[in-house]
Amino acid sequence: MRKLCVAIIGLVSIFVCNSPVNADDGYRLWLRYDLVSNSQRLKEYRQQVKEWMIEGNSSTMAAAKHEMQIGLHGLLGLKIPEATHLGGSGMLIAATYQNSRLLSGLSLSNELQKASSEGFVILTRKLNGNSATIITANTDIGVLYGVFHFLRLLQTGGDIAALDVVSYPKIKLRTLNHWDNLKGTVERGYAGFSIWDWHTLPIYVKQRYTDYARANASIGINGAVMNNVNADPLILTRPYLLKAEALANVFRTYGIRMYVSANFDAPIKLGRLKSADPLDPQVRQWWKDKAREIYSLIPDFGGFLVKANSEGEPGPQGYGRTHANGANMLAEAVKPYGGIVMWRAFVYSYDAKDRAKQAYEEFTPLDGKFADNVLLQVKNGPLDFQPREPFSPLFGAMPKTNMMMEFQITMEYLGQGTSTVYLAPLFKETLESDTYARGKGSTIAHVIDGSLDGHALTGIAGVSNIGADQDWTGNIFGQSSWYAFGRLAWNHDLSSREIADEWIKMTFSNDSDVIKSIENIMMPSRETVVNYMDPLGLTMIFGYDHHYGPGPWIDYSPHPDWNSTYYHRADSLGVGFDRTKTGSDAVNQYHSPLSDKFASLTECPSEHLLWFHHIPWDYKMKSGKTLWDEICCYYYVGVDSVRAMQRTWNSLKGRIDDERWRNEQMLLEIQQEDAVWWRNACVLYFQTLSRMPIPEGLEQPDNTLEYYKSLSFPNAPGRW
Ligand code: BDP
Repeated sequence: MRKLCVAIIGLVSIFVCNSPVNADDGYRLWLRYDLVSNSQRLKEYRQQVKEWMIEGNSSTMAAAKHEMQIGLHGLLGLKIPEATHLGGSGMLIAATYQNSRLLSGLSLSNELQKASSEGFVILTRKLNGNSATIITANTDIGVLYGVFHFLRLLQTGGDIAALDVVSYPKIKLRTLNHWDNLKGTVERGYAGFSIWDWHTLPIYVKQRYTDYARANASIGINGAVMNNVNADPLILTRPYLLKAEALANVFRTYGIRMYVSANFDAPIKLGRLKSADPLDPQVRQWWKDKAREIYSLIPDFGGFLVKANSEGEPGPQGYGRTHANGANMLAEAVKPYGGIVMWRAFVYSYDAKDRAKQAYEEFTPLDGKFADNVLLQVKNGPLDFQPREPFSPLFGAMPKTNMMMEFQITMEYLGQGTSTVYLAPLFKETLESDTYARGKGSTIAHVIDGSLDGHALTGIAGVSNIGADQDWTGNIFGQSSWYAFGRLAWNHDLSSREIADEWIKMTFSNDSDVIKSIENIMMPSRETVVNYMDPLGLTMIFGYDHHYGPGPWIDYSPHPDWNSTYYHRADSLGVGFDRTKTGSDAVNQYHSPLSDKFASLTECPSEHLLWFHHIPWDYKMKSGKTLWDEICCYYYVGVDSVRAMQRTWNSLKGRIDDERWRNEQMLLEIQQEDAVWWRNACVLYFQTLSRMPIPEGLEQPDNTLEYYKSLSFPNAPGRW
């Protein structure tokens, strides 16, 4: 009887561990390490990894050991023994090459030179005459990255029989920007409150901080800016620095450097100085003293991120100085400790004739004037994280400046937490854009990886979508964009599909039907939101402040460029912003031949048409349709695509765990309603100007424009 019970318990536990319908709250992210489902592969892996061993005692090596232990155990379903000395075949060894006894006989200088300080090498080699898998690097963090890579191979069903991998990051600073406020809210955060519990730090150090750092290390992210760019100076006070120190102590093991957003007027607000003028010696001294204090607590502190003279934030212009004066003052303060400054190029002056031109006009005259430890952090588009923008013309226009990219992973303008949008295609579209700055092939990827203009200090930032929700991002698919950001920051040559494929296998399943279905949802998802929100180059037609739903009618802000009507310029004749010579001439900020292409009505890519041109409603498009009919068509196609996503997801019932399946099903229902809302509100609004009918055969809006205008969202998440 006892035997029978044990057998039943055994069967039940196998079922519970392996069943795709097992509940899953998403907390484990892509690091699930469930048993390899392909039995052939499982057999091979068990042959190839019979014992493992990690040399080294640092906390990073201890993290690598822990990862290997839980990874192998989960994936191979056995407790793979940890060896103390070289055994027979099927040995897995991970070590920092320079500190390793076991690997010293191997000549790996070429590979290790390529790997440089953060990369790694994974090889199948003979050791003592037996075949072994070797993970090595020049540094402990390189080994940890290698361990994650190796486990990813197992998670995704890769062949590990004859490995020959050398991998290294193309970009040096790979950071997340947390727009988290010290009171626990997250500006434009849609996954609950901040994960940083400043109130209980530094004594209460939550496990979640380690889990956060580990997840980032698994995709190569090596920096975190802790607080909102609209920065509370309090972060620079002693009590908060002590809290930050406790977090930095957690991050260090995982190769993550801490940065903070600095308020430019901190010397006045905290130091009681009369001014924050960057050329004032007292002010400079205040920052130097502050830097000394910070580094005494956090010796590997990364530096500052600054939003200056933008949306009411203070900055050097308030003292008659330039952005370069401001950035260089901070750079001087952190320089002795190896720190850097990330100075944002997101600027506003409310009287700009064309806000899309402003950053370029303000910053290009400063090229060559920034200190060598300053990076200019530029949003991907010239405006503000819209579902689609042409790339910012600043990329390629400042060859003497370290330029870094700022993407927004949190989806402020793409349906926020309730929408399913895989952002890799948006990131890739920007990275692959050719600026033509030094002729053909001058892609943005090459601007920011430093290869175009020979910069060694390179960076990329993603505004984080992480919050205290159990699944971290509020929507399981939000995890895919966090994952994709890290993978592309490491290697911008990876394709969106490759990354999606990895993520699906690690997050859901290795079943080819499931992979295909989820890819069919993810890959077109960004284009889908563009279609039902702002097709053909329309932009910034969001509801005032909440940025959640449509508001193309918004025209009441005292700042002209906070109004939707400023951007779409629709009138009875047509729609679109003329940015050619007859208009704002923003086309001229791009290099030839792109400037000519954008300026030409016939050559301009359709996805940017209304960004650069004001076009009559009855203009004949390439498709033969009038512009009006084409706009309608996009809005309707967008809604249809969301419904197709729903059908595909519904077909997965029972193929993945019920908890995540149900959550996503409900979120897609919200997205479907939102898409209809966007479509109806926009089509009805633009129709008041075009005075043309919605093409025959299309579903007619079931609410009036007045109804859509009356909706308000005072408590929409993420506003403050
Ligand atoms: C805008 C956001 C605002 C941010 C700003 C920024 O609405 O909350 O503070 O970007 O990037 O899109 O500084």
